[in-house]
Amino acid sequence: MEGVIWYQRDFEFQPRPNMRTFLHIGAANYKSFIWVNQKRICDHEGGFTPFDCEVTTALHAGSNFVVIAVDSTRDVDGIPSVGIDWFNYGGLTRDVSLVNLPTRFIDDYDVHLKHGPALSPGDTTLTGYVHVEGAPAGTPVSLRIPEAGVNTTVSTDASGLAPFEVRASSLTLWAPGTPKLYKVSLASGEDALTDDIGFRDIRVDGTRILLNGKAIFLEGANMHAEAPYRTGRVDNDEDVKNIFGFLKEMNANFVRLCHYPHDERMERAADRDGIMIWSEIPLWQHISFEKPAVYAKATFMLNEMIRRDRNKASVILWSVSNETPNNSTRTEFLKNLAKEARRLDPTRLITSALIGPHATGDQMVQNDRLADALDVVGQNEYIGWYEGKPEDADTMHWTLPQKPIVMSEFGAEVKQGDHGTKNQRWAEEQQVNVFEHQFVMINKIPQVRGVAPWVLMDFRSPTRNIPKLQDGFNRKGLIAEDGKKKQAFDLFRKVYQQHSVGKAE
Ligand code: GCB
Repeated sequence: MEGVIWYQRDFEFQPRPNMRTFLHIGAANYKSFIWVNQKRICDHEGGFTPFDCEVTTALHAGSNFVVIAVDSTRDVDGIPSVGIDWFNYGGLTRDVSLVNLPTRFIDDYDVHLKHGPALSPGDTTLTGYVHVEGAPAGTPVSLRIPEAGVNTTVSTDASGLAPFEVRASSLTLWAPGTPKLYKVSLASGEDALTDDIGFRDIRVDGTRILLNGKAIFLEGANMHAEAPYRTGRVDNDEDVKNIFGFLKEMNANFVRLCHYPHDERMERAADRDGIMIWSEIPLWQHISFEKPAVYAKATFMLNEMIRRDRNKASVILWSVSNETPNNSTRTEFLKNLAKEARRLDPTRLITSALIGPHATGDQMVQNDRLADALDVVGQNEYIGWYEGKPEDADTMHWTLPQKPIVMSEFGAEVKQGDHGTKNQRWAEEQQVNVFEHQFVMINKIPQVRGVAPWVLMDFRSPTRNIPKLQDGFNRKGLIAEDGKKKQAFDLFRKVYQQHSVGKAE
């Protein structure tokens, strides 16, 4: 069922002088319409990013009520568009809260390790900005990071922006083995907040990915925001703990959060646990690339995603899209979007998951010009499942851009507990076989810097309806939706433990 869900809530409220109040919506899929005390307050489009509606003047002392209508009907000009391979969970899918703030308040900030043309070892310069909404020029803003010896005051310009650059006494840089987070305190006038932030440097050098100057290899998995054990959207600490339990057991250092921004708890947990993240806007396969209004939506979603997570050290990659058709209209659209992502955040790597080419004999030539606009190229391919036989991978010769490549999707489908021979489709043994041949192929591509099988866990998808085999789930998971592991999970656990696939250099 898709359509409009209506929500209504009565609440008591006591306004105080010099206070502004906002309704914060963690995520609402897909279009939201909000009224407070019968007054239309705001609309929002986009199912996976947070937004705030100011309700200060709509509220009064005593009893108030809010009405939210959320329409999950798919729209050909939406992002995503009408065709998706996941369950379209509608309505309010994340937390909603009423937030009281002083009239001048900190609404945005960015605190990161300075990202110069090169990382000079031992450089501890932190830079970024604090934005104080409603502040006149010259408003003081204090920035304190006690553990790093930072205690400074800067002031806002006429737009409320206070850029800063400051030297920390010393820093332990954030990395999977050392997920060090610092308490960062910001204050301006009546407003003050604290955040836990890690500092690290991520960049590419030729075909290598460097984290804090050291070449790394991403050993990860893809995942949808499908809650383990219960299905539904991941939206609480327990779900997140279960997922990170799987990732750690698998010895992963990386996760691609598909195909849209997930609950912020995921980034928080990744920051704490030292797991690197690929974060993506829901620009999946076919959308209306020819329409300027759709481009505007894409930039809006990109903005909201980056704004929420720009202080999360775990996020190393912003992805602008997944498996889009290779034609000039789309290439122009996505090249511009990649440029926009880089403008919004020049400290991270920009990527996209490409699909195609199909094999010609034993040759696969990736000629998608979108790659020119990316720092890291994601390559999806399903040799042994949608295309050819598992062993075709052994002799497949790839021509890929001279950039770091992440093999961002590969896999095969099976229901947990179904066994057979290694060449029998829909058997756990065949899923393992597909991966083993993929590893042979991947180890021959010199510029591969990461792998992420499709997919960590089976997830609901109404298009997957083969009785007994799928029953409404995409079953390419290494783990079933009830938490039971397939044989392939163990394969990845060992491969990542021994680092036997891929190399950092
Ligand atoms: C893909 C898509 C992913 C699908 C998957 C599949 O290439 O990126 O969203 O779910 O294949 O299972 O077909």
